[in-house]
Amino acid sequence: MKINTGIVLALDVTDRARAVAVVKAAAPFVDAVKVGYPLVLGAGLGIVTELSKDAYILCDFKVADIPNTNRLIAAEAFKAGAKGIICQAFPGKDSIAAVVEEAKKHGADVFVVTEMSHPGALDFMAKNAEDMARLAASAGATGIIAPATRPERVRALKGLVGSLQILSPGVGAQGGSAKDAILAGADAVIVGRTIYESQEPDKAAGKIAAEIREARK
Ligand code: 3DU
Repeated sequence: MKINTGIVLALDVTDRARAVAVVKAAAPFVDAVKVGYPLVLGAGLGIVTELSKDAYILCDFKVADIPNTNRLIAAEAFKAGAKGIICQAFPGKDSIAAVVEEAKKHGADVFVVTEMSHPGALDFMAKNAEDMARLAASAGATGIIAPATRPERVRALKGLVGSLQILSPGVGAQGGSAKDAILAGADAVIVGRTIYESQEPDKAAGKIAAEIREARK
């Protein structure tokens, strides 16, 4: 993924028209638009195709199945126009590798979830996050997803994945800060509600972009 502003917009709205309007407003400030189940279930997979005409679409399907099923899911996402996909690490290396193999056919990126940003991630995921990050690197992923709500964990995981890209969710609504995530080593932050729930999504995105520019100095 080409990183410029350092913002991935999490487009968790369920209505097509609203989705298009938010993307239009925030477009100058975002490197990619993350489309997950809320929007695809609300508006259909066609929204990926529609938005992919003007934006890099990262499908957040948190793919977590056996290799063959993972491959089938990834193929549909890429055929629809996605340029990247998010998968889970816990099903193991062969499951991640199946997604990576499919992505290569389409020149697309694969991001692997390590430790999630919500409190419940401490129940199971945090204990295995280092292993999951190593697995992502060895399976040939483009990058990992690591929590902006715990910047110290972003820093620790970065030390394990070297040049892999790190995308960090949890900024704003979940309490994390873009500045802290970037300073900890994230390449970009994933932001949803702070942008799409704002009356002025362009201003909200612009403010975060400015914060990231400042943190990078
Ligand atoms: O909290 P926000 O509204 O800024 O949305 C964050 C997005 O990132 C949302 O789509 C969620 O599903 C996703 N995400 C996490 O929040 C945490 C993770 O560890 C992985 C993905």
